[in-house]
Amino acid sequence: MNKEYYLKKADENLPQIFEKTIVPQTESHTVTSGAEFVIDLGNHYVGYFSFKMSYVDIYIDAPVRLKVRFCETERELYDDFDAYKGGLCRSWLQEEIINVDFPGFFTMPRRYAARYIKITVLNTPRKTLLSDFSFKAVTSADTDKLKPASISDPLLARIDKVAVNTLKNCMQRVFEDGPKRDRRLWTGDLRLEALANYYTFDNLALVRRCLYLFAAADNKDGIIHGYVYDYPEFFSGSYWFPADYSLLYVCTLCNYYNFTGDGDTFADLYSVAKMTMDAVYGMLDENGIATVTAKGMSPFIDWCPGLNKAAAFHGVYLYTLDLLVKTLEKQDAPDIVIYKERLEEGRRAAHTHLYNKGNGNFASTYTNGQNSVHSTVWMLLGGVIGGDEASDVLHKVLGTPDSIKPFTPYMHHYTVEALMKIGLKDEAREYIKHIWGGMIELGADTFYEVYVPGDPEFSPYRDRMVNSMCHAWSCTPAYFIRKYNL
Ligand code: RAM
Repeated sequence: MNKEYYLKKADENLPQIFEKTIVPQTESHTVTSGAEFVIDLGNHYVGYFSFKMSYVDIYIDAPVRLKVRFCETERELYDDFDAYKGGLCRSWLQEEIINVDFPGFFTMPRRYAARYIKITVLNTPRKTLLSDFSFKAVTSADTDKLKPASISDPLLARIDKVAVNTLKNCMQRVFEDGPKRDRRLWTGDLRLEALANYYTFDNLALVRRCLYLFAAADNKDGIIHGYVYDYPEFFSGSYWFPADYSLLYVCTLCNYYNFTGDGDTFADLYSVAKMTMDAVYGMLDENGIATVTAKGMSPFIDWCPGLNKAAAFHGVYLYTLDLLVKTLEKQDAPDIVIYKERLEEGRRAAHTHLYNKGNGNFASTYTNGQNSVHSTVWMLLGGVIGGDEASDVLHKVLGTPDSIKPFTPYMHHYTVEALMKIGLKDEAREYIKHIWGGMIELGADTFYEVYVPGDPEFSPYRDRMVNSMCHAWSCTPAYFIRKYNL
C-alpha cells in the first residue's frame, strides 16, 4: 500500500459539511467612530460571520474600518491582545481589521470559533448602520443522528451536553484538535474524539478517513507523525513525532475495528500499526523498558510542567499491546503470540524496574524518583498491577499533595479510564464531576484544552489568551457517561 492509495481512501471518506445559520438576538447598531458592541451567538459555534452595512443619511464617501474580535468565552472580550507574550504565533488570536467599502452584505472569508463577537468601529466617515448579523455554523456532525442518552444526574447531563457540543464543533473535514487552534488532525486527539463519536454522532467514515490520512503521513523510523493537514493539500511534516501518539494510532485502529467489525480497513492499515509496534519494540532498553532516546520523538503524555514521562510512556506501550492482543484474538491472527509475549515481558520489566512496591508508587530511578498520577495511571492501564493493590496505589497518588497531577482533560481522561478499569465507577463519576463540572461552573459552552483546578491562568504556551477553549480531547465525558451509564 502506498501514499496515493491511502490518500484516495481518505478522499472517499470525505464527510458532508452541515450548515446552520445562527441569527443572534442582537439589534442593529447605528454607529460612529469609536463605537463598540458585542454580539452573543447564544452558544459556541464554528463558522462564518456576515452582516449588512448601510448608510444612514448620506452615502459614505470612505471605507468603514472595523475591528472584529471572535471570542470563545466571555473573558476574551476584555483581553489585551497587545500584551500577548505566548510562545505560539499571535496570529492565532481571532481578531481582524476589515474595511467595508460599499453598503450591502459583507461576509468575512475566514472560519472562526466563537460564542461572542466584538465589533469596534475604528473609522467611519459618518453615521453608519450595522445590521443583519448572522453566523453560518459548520460541522460534519449530523446533529439529527445524535444518539439519545438518558442521564438522570443533572450535572452529568449538563456535562454530556457540553461534551457533545465540543465534539460537534471539532468535527470538520477531519477530527480537528480545536477549531480556534491548531485546526488540524492530531493522533492523540483523534483517538479520544473517535471514542466519543461512537456513542454520539457515530460518523464512522470520518474515523476511517483520519486513519487513512495518518497512514499516508511521514514517519520517522516507524514512528508516525503527530499531526497532518488535509487541506488545501495533504501535508505532514515538522519536527515532532510523539512516540506515545504513534502508539495511540494503533489503539484508534483497534477501537475502530472493535466498534465496527470492519476487517477490510483493519487489514489495510495493519501494516502501519505493526510498523509502530516494531519501532517501539526496538526502543526497549537493557531492562526491557520502552525508552525514547531519538530526537524529535519525545512522548507527549500531558502539558504538565516538569513531568518525567519515562514510566508513563512504557505504560502507553503496554496498554497498546494489550488492546492489540485483544483485537487480534478476535481475528485469530498469528501475530498474537508475538505481541502476547512482548506484553508479558513488558509487564514483568515494569514490575521490576518501575514499581516501588515498598512505597506503593511508581517513583523509580527511571522517573528520577518523581511520583506522578501520570506514571501511575499508565502503569495501571498497562496492567502492571491490578485489583486492590492498584486501587490503593491510585488512591495514594491522587491524595498525595505533592505528587504531580494532570493538567489537561486529555490526561484527566486516562485517569478516569484507570479508575474505571479497576472498578471504581463511583469515583470515576465524581472525578468527572469535579474536573468537567469545574469547567461548567466557569460557564463553559465547550470544554477547554487545559484545565487545572484553581489555576485558570495556566497555559502550556505561556499565555492563556492563546489556549483553545473548545478542545477535542476534552469531549470524552460523553463517552464515559454513555458507555458506562454513569
Ligand atoms: C497541542 C494541541 C493538540 C495536542 C498537541 C500535543 O498543540 O493542543 O491538541 O495533541 O498539543
